[in-house]
Amino acid sequence: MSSHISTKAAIAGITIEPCIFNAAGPLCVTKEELEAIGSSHSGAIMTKSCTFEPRPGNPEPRYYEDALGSINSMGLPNLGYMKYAEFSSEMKKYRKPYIVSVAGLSLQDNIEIVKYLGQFKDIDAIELNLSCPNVIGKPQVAYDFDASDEMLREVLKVNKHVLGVKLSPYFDFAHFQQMAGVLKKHKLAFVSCVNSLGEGLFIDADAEQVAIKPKGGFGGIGGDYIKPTALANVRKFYELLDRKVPIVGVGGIKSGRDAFEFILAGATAVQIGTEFMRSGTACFARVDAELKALMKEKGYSTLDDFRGKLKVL
Ligand code: RRO
Repeated sequence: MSSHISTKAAIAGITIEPCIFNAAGPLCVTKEELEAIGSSHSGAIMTKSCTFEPRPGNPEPRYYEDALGSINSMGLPNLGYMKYAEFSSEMKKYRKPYIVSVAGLSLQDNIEIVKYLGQFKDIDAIELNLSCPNVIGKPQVAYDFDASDEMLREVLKVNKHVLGVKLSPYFDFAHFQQMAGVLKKHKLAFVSCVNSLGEGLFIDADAEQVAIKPKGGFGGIGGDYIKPTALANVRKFYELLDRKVPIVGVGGIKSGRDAFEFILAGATAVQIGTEFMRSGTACFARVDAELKALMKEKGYSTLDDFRGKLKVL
C-alpha cells in the first residue's frame, strides 16, 4: 500500500507538519536546545515560557519523574523575552513555525513583552501562558476568570502575531463554561489544554521525604497521571468553543495512540512535555510514525478524517 498518510495540521494559516511538537517547558530554554528541536522531527519550535527579566528559576532539585509521570517546580528559568525574540531570525532556517511562549509576571509585563515581539516577523506565533503553577506567591491567572479576561483584552490590543493561550486544567463543568465564556469574548488563534496539574506532591517512602526542593515539594504534575484530565479539557473546550477554535492537546502524550486519542477528542495538534524530557527529540519521529501506522490501520489518510469524531455511548 502506497497511500499517502498525512499528519499535517494548520492553525491560523500556519502549517504544522507533523502536528506533533514540543510543549513549552522541557528542554527549550537555551538556543542549543531550540536548535535541537529545530533539527528534529518536531512540527514546530516552542520556547520555554519567557518573562521580562531573565530568571535562574527555583532551587534544585526542581524536576523529578517516576514511571507514570513528572513533578516540577522549575520557577520559570528562562533567558528573558528579548533573547527569544533575537533567536527568531536564526530559527527560520529550520522551516517550521517558531512559537514564543510568554509568561510575564504581571499584566504590564505581558503587554510590554507582546508589544515588543510584534516587531519580529520571524516569530510565527505566541502562546500566552496563563497557567504557570510555580511562581511563588502568584496564583495561576487561568483560575481567575476576571483576571484572564482583562489579560486577554489588554494583551490582544497590542498583539500583532497569531496568538493562542495555554490553560490550566479545569475539573468542573461550571469552570469549563466560565472559561469558555471568557475565551469567546476574544479573538484567539488557538487554545492549548493543559498545563501541568498543580499542586501535586511526590513522596519517597524509603527516604520519607519529598522529591523536589521548592515549595516543600509541591509542584505541577505531568505525564500519564494527567492524560484523562487533559483529554477532558480538550474535549470540553472543543465543544464549548463550537469546534471553531483550534485546540492544541498536551498532557501525557507519549505514543501515536495517545496523539490519536487527543485528535479524536478534537485537538488540531499535540505537544509533548514529560515524554520529551524523558526520551529527547527522538520522541517526535516515533510518535508521528506510530500515529501514521494507526491511521493506516484504520483507513484514515488525514487528521480531518477523524478529528473530533469521538463517539459517545
Ligand atoms: O517554569 C515552571 O515552573 C513551569 C511553568 Br512556567 C509552567 O507553565 N508549567 C509548569 O509546569 N512549570
